[in-house]
Amino acid sequence: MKTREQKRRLFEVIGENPQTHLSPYCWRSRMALAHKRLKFVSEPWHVTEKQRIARSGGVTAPVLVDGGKWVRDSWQIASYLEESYPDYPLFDGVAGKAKALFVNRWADNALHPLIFRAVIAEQFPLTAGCDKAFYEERTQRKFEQSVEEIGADPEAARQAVVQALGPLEDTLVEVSFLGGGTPDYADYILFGTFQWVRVVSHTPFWSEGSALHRWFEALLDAFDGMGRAQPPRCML
Ligand SMILES: N[C@@H](CCC(=O)N[C@@H](CS)C(=O)NCC(=O)O)C(=O)O
Repeated sequence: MKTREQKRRLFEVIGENPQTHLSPYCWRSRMALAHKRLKFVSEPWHVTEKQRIARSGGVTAPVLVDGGKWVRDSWQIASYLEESYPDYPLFDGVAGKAKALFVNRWADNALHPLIFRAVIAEQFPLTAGCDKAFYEERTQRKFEQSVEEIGADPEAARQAVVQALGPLEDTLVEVSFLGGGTPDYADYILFGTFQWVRVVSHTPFWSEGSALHRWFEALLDAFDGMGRAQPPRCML
C-alpha cells in the first residue's frame, strides 16, 4: 500500500467552484500523464497557496510530485515524464520535441495573450474568491491595465484570435493531429489552451464544420473522455 507521499500527485488550479479546472498548463500535464497511462491524484490548488508548492521551487501550477520528486512547469513535467517513463512517447524523438517546443512557445507567448483579452471578462467571475485580489494585482503589473480594461473589447480580441488560428485550422484540414495519425504532446499543449476557453467562455473560436472542431472533439473524447468530463462554461 503506497503512502500519500509516494502517490503521484498533480497540483492543479481550481476556481471558486472546485470543478473548475481552468488552467491551460495544468491540462497539458493532465493529458501527458493520461497519454503515459500514469495514474495520479489531483491536488486542487489556489494560486495564492504558494506554501503548498514551495518544495517545487516555484510559485505556479502545474506541479507534479512523483515519489519524492517535485517537478514544476508543464514543459519540464512533460520532459521529465518522457525521460522517466519512455513507454507511450509524448514526442517523436528530438525533432518531435523541437516541434512541441515551438508550439509551447507559440501558445504561451503569441496565442494566450490574445485569448486572455477575449475571455477575461467571462473568466474573472469564476476565479476563487481568495485569489481575486492576487489576479487583479498581477494583471495590472503584467499588462499595466486593470482586469476591466484588458477585457473591455472582447469582440476585437476574438477576431484577432480567429485570425491567429488560421494556420492551425489549415494544418488540421490536412492532418488528423499535430502528431500525425495520433495525438502527441504538441496536440496536448493546444488542447490545454482550448480546454481553458471551453471552461471559462460561452463562445468557441470555431464553427462546428471546422477542422479545429473535429480535432478538439477527438481530444475531448481521448482517455475515456477525461477532457469531456470537465464541465464546460455553460454547466458551471
Ligand atoms: N510556464 C508555466 C506557467 C504556469 C502558470 O502560469 N500557471 C498559472 C495558473 S494558469 C499559475 O500558477 N499562476 C500563479 C502565479 O502566477 O503566481 C507552465 O507551463 O507550467
